[in-house]
Amino acid sequence: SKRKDPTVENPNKDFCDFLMELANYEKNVNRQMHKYNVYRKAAGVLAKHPERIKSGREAKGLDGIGDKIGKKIDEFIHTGKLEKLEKIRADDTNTAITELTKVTGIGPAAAQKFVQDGIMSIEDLKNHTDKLNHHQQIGLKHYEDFEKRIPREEMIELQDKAFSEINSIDTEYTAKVCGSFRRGAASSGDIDILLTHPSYTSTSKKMPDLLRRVVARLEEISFVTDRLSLGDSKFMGVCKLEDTDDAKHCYRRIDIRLIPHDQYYCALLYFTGSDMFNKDMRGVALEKGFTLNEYTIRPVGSTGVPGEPLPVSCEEDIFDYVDMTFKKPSERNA
Ligand code: DCP
Ligand code: MG
Ligand code: MN
Repeated sequence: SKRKDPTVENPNKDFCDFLMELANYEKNVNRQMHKYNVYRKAAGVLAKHPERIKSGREAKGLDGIGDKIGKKIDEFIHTGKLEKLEKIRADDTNTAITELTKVTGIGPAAAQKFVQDGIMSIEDLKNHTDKLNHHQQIGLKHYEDFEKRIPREEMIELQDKAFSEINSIDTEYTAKVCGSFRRGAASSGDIDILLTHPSYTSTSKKMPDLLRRVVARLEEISFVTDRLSLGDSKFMGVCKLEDTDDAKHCYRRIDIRLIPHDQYYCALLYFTGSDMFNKDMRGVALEKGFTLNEYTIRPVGSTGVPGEPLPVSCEEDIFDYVDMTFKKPSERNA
């Protein structure tokens, strides 16, 4: 799917591309999430390697690259292609499923069902909108825009617009843009906003209005244009800057999550990502006897039962518990 920022030249880009194509095939067509993660991890490791890899054997010296991927790298070096990928690409069912899953709201299962009904492309979907749920219809409507990445400059404009509106409702809200933006990316796939309010904690009663008020206000000013889903604590939708004489803007995906005040830093860590960094850090946490998720970090006793959440008053605290050196958001891209 969409490539991340090529901030530095990647001498192994062609390897990364075929590994990501295999990764997405495993996820979308075979629903083999483990294989998806193995290929993605290998692509990530190669993307960070500063020199051109010259053989499968050399690649196998790197973390996360084993025999099978080493062999594929050799095949690619020697023949300029991969037999496995050529076969995958030659199968119309595979290419159709892969294309349909590019629409937000269409996962591997839905894509497979559409293909069984003979819907083989995004173009075909347009003749079957009755078969789409609301989320999928909006995804189809804005398909072209959602494929485009959001330049950092526009991310800042989106942030400023949203934050000034949020603070005009109630100055006690705190909002922060997380995701790839907080990691310093030159462009992002969507805008992820973490929202918190001192009156809402994990022990206070639910405050369904806190998020709904924000969404309603952002709709009033026509910043939010569509809802994909809205619960007490999670909003997924569409937003857009006002067009001006200088600029016509795209529709953009926006996620807003309302977080209990006392769980802010675990949520901040989680929503800053990257998702692979989170996976790795959760693994480290487990090795050190902690269970870490988007809400809390808890010790896991010998019985395997998690204890009470540990106190956390900054991101550094979480790194300290699991005995990792602190990584700035910009160092969390792997
Ligand atoms: N996240 C995660 N695991 C997932 C999905 C998300 O840990 N399966 C966390 C880490 C992500 C964050 O949520 O950084 C935001 O999710 P996004 O899908 O928006 O990913 P990014 O913001 O990192 O990238 P993009 O620029 O593509 O939006
Ligand atoms: Mg994002
Ligand atoms: Mn997101």
